[in-house]
Amino acid sequence: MYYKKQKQIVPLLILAVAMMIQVSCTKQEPSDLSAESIIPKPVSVVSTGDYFTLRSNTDIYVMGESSELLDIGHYLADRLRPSTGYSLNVKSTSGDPGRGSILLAIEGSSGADINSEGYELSITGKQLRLTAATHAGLFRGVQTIRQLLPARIEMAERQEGPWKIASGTISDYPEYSYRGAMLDVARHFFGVDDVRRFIDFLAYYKMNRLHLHLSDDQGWRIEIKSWPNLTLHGGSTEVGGGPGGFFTQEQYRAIVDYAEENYITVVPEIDMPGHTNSALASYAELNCDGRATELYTGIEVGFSSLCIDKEITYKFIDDVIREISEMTPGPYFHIGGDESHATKLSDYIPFVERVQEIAASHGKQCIGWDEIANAKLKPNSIAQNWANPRNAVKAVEQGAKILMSPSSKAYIDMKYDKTTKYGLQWAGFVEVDVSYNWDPAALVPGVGKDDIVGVESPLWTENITNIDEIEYMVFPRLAGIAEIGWTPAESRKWEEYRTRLGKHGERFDAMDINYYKSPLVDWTALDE
Ligand code: IFG
Repeated sequence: MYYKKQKQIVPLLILAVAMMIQVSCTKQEPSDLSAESIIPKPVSVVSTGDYFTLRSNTDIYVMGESSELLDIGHYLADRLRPSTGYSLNVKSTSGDPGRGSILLAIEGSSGADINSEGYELSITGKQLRLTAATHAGLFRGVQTIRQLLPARIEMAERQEGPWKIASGTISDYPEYSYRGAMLDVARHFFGVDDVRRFIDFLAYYKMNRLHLHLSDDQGWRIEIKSWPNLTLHGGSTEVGGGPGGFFTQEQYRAIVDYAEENYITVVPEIDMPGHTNSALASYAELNCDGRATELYTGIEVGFSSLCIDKEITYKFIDDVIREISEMTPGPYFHIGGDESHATKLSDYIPFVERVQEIAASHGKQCIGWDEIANAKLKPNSIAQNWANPRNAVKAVEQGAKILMSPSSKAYIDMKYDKTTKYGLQWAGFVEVDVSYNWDPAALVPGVGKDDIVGVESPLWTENITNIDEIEYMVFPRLAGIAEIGWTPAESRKWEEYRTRLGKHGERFDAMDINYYKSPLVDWTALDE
């Protein structure tokens, strides 16, 4: 009997212990760092079951006096202040600032490659400590801190706390060095504020490259002082006949500076020899027949070409590349090279070879769409795979590197499905799973991981006309492309990712992002 009775007691004891654990757990939530929904997924996360609490007296300390380090401290404070209402003073320190502080410090091998973007985040009940060998690494780690706080941290107005972060250690670093997106400001023009918001999106997902498609048949978008008509005339319209527009050199510098503050490198593209009607309409002498073309507001491609045989063409290119390169600190100049159907291949090849030399004379490394692989590539040129895998193989055979932007996976101007109001569909529908479920190193036979610098998702804007439409096409697919660039393929599984992505719905809400609520994802909303 006793035994039986004892048997009855045992379940009660288990129930009582379980309830105590449950109570202590709910009191201690969040307590599982490894259950957080960080995107891109970090390399290693170890949870210690406690939590750090951001309080009104929390200050952000940086180790040492470096102004760059203080700037990163201010960046973090600026993003946490509006929703918490805390003062979050940013201070230099020479020692451990003690309990309740956030500490940013440059640590680790000083010989770290300047491109290294790794970081370590150590969270205890007493302190949140972020360290990295480079400032870029610290900046990437700051994005993880943002994602570890409740989604309402991203709200612009004051929110109720508590502001708790699960404790543990995160060690993290990217798989690829080039992780970016392209914004086509030529088909439709987008001003500096829209580009800054686009940069904010890239920064939040640890991307580090912004490719700006600055010229095309429909518009020239960057002021060139030695050829002023390019923008005065060539920048005066856009697809559909709208007013178009352009960046003055001062505005372009503002974009470059803002990107740099986000540890993002701007990649300027002047597409040539095709996609050049806006230049051909602006200067008669650039045309083989000496007659300027009409401005173009349609969406056909492949009908324009600079005049390969005229020397003035190369003076024009030299002036353009010189002026843009002087304003662009990054190492790259994108020379376009796609869809040059109006240029004979026998002309295209020497043209590309000569333009590479012009870019090199201005200290720039060339990127071009994959057709450039038909020419002799300079050793440090990069071919951007978008349509023809045979070109990627040709580039690799020449020893060039590949930037992966497969149109059927990474083109975020592609409709999600037949109901999508914006975008195109020539490369097929690209739902959220299609844009996530691919491995850059396994896509093109003959193009392996070591041949690939990274990934980039282009947003072409033939029928994208404002920031809301940009956001709808970019989100949620950008998050997945960022993860493909950051997280090893063997750690990526759609079924696991889609759950994490669903938790970012409330973050998109908090950032007031007009995102596509794909039916493939269970989205959490902010008010839940
Ligand atoms: N291909 C063209 C783009 C744009 C795109 C729209 C490349 C490299 C189709 N070239 O993609 O100019 O029209 O999806």
